[in-house]
Amino acid sequence: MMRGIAGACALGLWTAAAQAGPVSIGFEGPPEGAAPAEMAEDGYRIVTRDAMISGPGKSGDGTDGPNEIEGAMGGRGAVAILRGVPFGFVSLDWQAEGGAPQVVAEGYLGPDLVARDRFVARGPGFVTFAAGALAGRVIDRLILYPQRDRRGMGALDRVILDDAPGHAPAS
Ligand SMILES: [Ca+2]
Repeated sequence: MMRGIAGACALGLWTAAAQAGPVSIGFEGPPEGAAPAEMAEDGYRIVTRDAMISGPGKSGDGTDGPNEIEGAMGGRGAVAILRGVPFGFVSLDWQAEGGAPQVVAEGYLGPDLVARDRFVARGPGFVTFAAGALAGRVIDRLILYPQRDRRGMGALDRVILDDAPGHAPAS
């Protein structure tokens, strides 16, 4: 019985990991406050460092559900999104809550940096920034560095990812 349950769980995880097609990462689920060190959404792993979930009780006005993710104030916030099957970065939504903050997006394939994009928000209200240097590139890890310090405070939501050509997960 235990073996059967474990097998079903493993199958469930595999099904999640094999989800195909474009997805929108919305950072919904965890409560407001310090972001979990690791979470999962739409078949992707999300690993965070010095990141905060902000809900509608605070500044949360996200574009994929009300929650958004931010760097911890004055920290070196990072949000890594990973999948075993390579994928592509399409766009992200980023807004300024103070100053003109930047979010840096680095795409890696294995140990190699494939390309880096940098987006600057200049006012309140989320703006969708489409991938630039990373457009059409094949990656298996996207690392986002959302600025939040006294020079600029930003919030991030609705990270759109898609399967990389020739790398669609088996269904
Ligand atoms: Ca959200």
